[in-house]
Amino acid sequence: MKINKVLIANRGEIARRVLRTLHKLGIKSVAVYSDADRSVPHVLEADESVYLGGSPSSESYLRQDAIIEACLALGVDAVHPGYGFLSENAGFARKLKAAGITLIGPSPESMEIMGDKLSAKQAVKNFGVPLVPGLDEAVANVQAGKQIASEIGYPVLIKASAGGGGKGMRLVEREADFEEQMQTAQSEARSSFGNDAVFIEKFVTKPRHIEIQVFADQHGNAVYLFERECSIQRRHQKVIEEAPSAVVTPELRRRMGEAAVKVCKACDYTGAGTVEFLLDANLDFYFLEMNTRLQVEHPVTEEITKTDLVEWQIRVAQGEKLPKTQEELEIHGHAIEVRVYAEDTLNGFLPDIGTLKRYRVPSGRSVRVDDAFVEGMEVPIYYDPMIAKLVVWGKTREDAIRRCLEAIDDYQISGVKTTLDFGKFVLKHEAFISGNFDTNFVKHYFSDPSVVNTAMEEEFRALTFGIEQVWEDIKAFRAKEFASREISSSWKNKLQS
Ligand code: MV4
Repeated sequence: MKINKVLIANRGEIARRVLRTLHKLGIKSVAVYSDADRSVPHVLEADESVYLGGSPSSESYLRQDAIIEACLALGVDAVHPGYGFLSENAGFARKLKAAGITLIGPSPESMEIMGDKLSAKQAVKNFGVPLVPGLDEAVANVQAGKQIASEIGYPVLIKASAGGGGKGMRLVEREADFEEQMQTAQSEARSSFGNDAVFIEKFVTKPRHIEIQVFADQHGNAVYLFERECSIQRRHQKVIEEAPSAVVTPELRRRMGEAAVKVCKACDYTGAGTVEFLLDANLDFYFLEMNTRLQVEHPVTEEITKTDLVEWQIRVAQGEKLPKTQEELEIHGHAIEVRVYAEDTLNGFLPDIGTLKRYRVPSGRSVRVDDAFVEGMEVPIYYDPMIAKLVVWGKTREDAIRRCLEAIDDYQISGVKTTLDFGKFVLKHEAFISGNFDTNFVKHYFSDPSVVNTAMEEEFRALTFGIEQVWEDIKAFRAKEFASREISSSWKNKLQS
């Protein structure tokens, strides 16, 4: 079952990340690419490459049949899907299986169970995994929904079963708003997912987002590789992740880890997975959903556990046992990841595309940059605007924060606006430093007077620049007038004398 050749069905930094491990393990690599990605690092670094088509993902990275054809033509044993694109597509997983190609990921059945939030809840509830108070069935109609909501108690959240990552979610604060919100949630779900099933949960007001990295092999073993704290998000886009969490105690870590392993058992999971929990102000935790892929933020886990999770994925896909037992896993120090996006922080985080006129990454023993750019390259408009992940390790959390701030200062990017300064703002914020924050951090503090002031100062300067010009003109005009008056008065004086 040895894997000799892997096709990476992805692009950008994650394609390069997978390539690094393939090279290390001596496995042959095949890259795929679109028009926008001709001669980018992930293509140049692979042993072979296959052109898929036009720049839009639908014409390239999402073309299942073209990818499978390439695998068959080049004698590929296994496909690594990365994250996004086809990584959680059960249909693609089935097609690969039918073609005799290994997917480096879980079974199509596990993907299907976890892809639907209601079936995920139903699967885990008999395994003793704590769920948010609410229902694990689709709401039949408004009347039934109101009944359930009043039993749970307002505020409640209406969620789309086919949703995830915040899509199709509606907050209802009181019964009077229920009907309208349920109808909105259903029509959003219908148009986004072609499935209007919704369910109701008690709204957890100030939750932290804590996720557990899990791994399972084909021999019935499953372990947890501790937590990642991902509460610093903006509109469901993660900004900063860290491991371990500043508030998770060893005892809570063990309970959450064991619950996450139960989630693996509940869906007969294999490979790398992430179990998402909400952690409330009382440190009670509730299962939210499971992501059946390697996550963007996996490097912070690698840094604190001294593991290579892509290597683990390949070993498990080859049928090997997990490289480590639960007892052999331990946490070393602290790691922080700052996502660097080509976005304009002061302008609603709008994507800021353009050419990287200058691009120099920070270096140092505890600094890792996962990226796929070189100076002079353009940030394409077709894909996610993430430029890089800056990952920093430290002996302690304070140490990691300090080193991370230094690394941000050493990062040189010009040509596009980036979220690096925003990362700095978070890392210097008292609430972040103290660990006293939740998923409302960005919403709550990014309108903080100090930030607004920096943003406003810029605008004010732009404005006052114009005003100053006018003011200079007025002063010049008055000075002239004054002078002429003086002159005239001096003339008068002269005349008088
Ligand atoms: C919640 C919640 C509060 N109460 N569920 C957002 C994305 C999706 N994975 C679930 N989400 C939430 N579910 C209950 N019952 C608050 C959120 C939520 C959130 C969760 C994790 C990280 C950031 C978030 C931002 C807003 C809302």
